[in-house]
Amino acid sequence: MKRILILALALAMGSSCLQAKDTELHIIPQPQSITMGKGSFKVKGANFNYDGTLEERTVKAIASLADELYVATGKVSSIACATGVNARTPLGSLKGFYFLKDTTLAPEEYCIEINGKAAKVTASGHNGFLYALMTLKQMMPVELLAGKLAGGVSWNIPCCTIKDSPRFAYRGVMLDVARHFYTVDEVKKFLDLAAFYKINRFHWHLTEDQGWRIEIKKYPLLTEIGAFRSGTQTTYDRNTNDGKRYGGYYTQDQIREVVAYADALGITVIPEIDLPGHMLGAMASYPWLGCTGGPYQVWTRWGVSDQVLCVGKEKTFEFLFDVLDEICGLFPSEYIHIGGDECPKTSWDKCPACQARMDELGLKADERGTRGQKLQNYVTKRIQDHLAGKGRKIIGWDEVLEGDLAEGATVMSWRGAKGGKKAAGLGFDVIMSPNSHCYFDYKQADSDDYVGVNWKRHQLPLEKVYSYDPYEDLDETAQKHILGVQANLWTEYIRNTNELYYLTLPRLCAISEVQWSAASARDFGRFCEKAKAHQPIFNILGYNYFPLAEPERKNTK
Ligand code: TNX
Repeated sequence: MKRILILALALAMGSSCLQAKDTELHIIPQPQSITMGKGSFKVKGANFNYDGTLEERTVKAIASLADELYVATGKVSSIACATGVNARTPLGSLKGFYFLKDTTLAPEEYCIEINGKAAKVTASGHNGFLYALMTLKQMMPVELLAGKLAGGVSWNIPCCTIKDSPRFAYRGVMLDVARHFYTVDEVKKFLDLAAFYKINRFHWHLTEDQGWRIEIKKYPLLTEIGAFRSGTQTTYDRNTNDGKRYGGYYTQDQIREVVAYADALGITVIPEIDLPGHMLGAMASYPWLGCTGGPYQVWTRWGVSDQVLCVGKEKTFEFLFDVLDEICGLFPSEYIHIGGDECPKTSWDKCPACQARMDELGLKADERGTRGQKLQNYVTKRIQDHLAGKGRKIIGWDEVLEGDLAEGATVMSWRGAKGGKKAAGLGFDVIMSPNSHCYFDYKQADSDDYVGVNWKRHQLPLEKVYSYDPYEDLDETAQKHILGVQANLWTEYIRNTNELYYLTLPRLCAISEVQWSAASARDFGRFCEKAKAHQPIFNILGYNYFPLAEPERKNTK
């Protein structure tokens, strides 16, 4: 009904034709190869044809573009199974949009061929088709993306051939929903943006000193108590506190909803349960998890707490296994992130149970590490073994490498790239996420607003993100262990989505080229032109951003 009204309205206003210039393609991340043809394809209807063998979720994604074109052009859409054609059918004999399966292409590879009459897309699977759709959408008028073209509109897209596939298999972005909480709808909108730039992993940082954000059926207090704090630090001064109760969490149904939503976008969700440090949310809920027995409070300030899980007690492991079992039931991902960062060993040094555990294990300080670090290795290994029993692998922040890390773990390098280099040299798989280039909670430029981390030495301008070379200083053998690159959004100083996107954009565009595009295909000057052309997309879709060419900063206060 709504559609008919839009259509009637648009027809009454008369039809219009938008013109796209042939040479202006602003595709981010830069595709592997683009060959421009002559002329253009006039999009004036939605005649869509797809391979009968495509997955249902792929057909849905294709159908949604068909829908958008239908609304825009006002032409009756036909979306149907293609008969009598296949990936080998020459472009010249087609008319309309075709989505055909080509099993010879790599899992995320796709190809788009466009002439004056047809657009033919080939890929071997869901993600390939999705990426082709993202590329196609970036070739369409911006208004289309927001459903703001209605009835009787037509436009041209340039004839060309695009052959494309990613540089890295792991292309991630992390969101910390613990320091500040983001609702299911906000997380979905964040995922939409990630998918638009062909990012395929969402690392969901779900637990922290400042809040536990996921319902665990066996331990209801985690969300009754652990999901709420009594106040929040209000300035860069850690002793400030607004005194206002703050919190929130996701029910298991909501988690499943987000996982399914991400799956449709070709994104695997990797949950993080950060342990054995950053656990005050859990310890406030169940004080026996700590060395002193508490009481503990969900933290109201930022920083690193020296109160960590007591790993001398068996009960702590039972708790962790129970939690991770529920996590495995909710997240089908191959990897579970178990954190491991910033775990001071001071409480273990004073704890009789932890000391007894170290003695029983015969842990000795040596050049490889302290007794405390080795106790953390023991924790990592037990968790790793438990998860291996469920067919899962672990990812840990680079601290897990201190001491002796067991084979099979994947290291996420955050304290610069050195942890990643060391890990790759030792034969561990690595995800590069160095704070020097991938920490989007750092300010993009010098500013005095209260958004992002304030340390001058930690500014991260767009160009620096773009310049990142994950292979720097690595020999060929070590390079093979780099699974990919991830950007991180820690949210101590990001209080809402307005601030979130102000820090995310356009740096997410830059990191997407680091993740996706061949090093040789990257060019910062051209990238900036493209990123400028994407600003209207952010505007129309309602994503805040750090403006590129304007000398004045946007005030996000
Ligand atoms: C370090 S990166 C942390 C986070 C903070 C972040 C702030 C990492 C594994 N730990 O807990 O939020 O710095 O930039």
